[in-house]
Amino acid sequence: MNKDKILVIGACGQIGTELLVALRKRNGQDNVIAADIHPRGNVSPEIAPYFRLDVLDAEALESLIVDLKITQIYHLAAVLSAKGESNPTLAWDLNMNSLLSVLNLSVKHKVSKVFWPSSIAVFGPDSEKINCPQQGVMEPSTVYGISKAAGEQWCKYYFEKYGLDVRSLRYPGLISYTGAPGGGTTDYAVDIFHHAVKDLPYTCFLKEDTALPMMFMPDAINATLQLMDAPARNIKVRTAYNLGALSFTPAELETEIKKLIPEFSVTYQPDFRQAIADSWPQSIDDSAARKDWEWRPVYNLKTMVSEMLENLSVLQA
Ligand code: AKB
Repeated sequence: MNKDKILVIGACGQIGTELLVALRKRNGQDNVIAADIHPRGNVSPEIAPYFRLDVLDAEALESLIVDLKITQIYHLAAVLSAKGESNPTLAWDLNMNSLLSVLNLSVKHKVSKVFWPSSIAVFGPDSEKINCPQQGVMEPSTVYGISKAAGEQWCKYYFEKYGLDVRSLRYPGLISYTGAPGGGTTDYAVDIFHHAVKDLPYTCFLKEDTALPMMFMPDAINATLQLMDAPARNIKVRTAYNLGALSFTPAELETEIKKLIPEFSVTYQPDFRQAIADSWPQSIDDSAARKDWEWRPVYNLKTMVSEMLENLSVLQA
């Protein structure tokens, strides 16, 4: 019998919302503990077992790990790229110190596996734009990217120095219909759907020809579970794996949505997020993930768009 007790930090966020459901399906509701900053009264009772946690409160985190006998941690709480630029100190503090605290406490209390998300934001203006390689120029231009690049090195350090089995993925922009994204540069690719199903016009904050790497959430959840299930000997990358699926521009997404909602209209008014998007690759070479743990995405642009519209329409009704 699987005796793992899993703690998901940032359980109410975009990834956490869906990862929690997937983990609970496999491990049982009570074996997957949700934690987030929101007061208990502000979250759905269905999310229980739920604990309010400020991840920067190391003492509170340690109590949870010890009291609940946690054996695995998924640490998803982070300030994303666009929000990070408006408060760099907060982004650095939250992204870095929470990771260090999770790593330290995991070593101290012999947590057997840790997952921490990295991002395509580790790449910068001098990285390769097309099929950006696993290892290459990594000089990020956002504080979020700097925190992810440094965090990857900390993960590798804890693996090499303490044998902590910490694993990570460089997520592209994630598209989902359940949890809302917050403060990212790729958020347009979620917001656009919410406008389309409500018959509202959409003003996009990126230029129409800005190609970025993207992924539908079910693929991201599968990748995460696949990575965490893989035998440790297969995990050859101890920083974070490149992960690819889709690459499209806002104009291509608009065209695909219009095939199903012809009256939908989009205008383009780029803001400060354009510079962030321009600094990132357009597509990702994920051959290491494909080779080491057999990663394969399922969704293409067409299937992702039709599932997004279908599910959001149902949720709206
Ligand atoms: C963001 O846009 O900041 C995130 C990311 C690519 O990590 N979605």
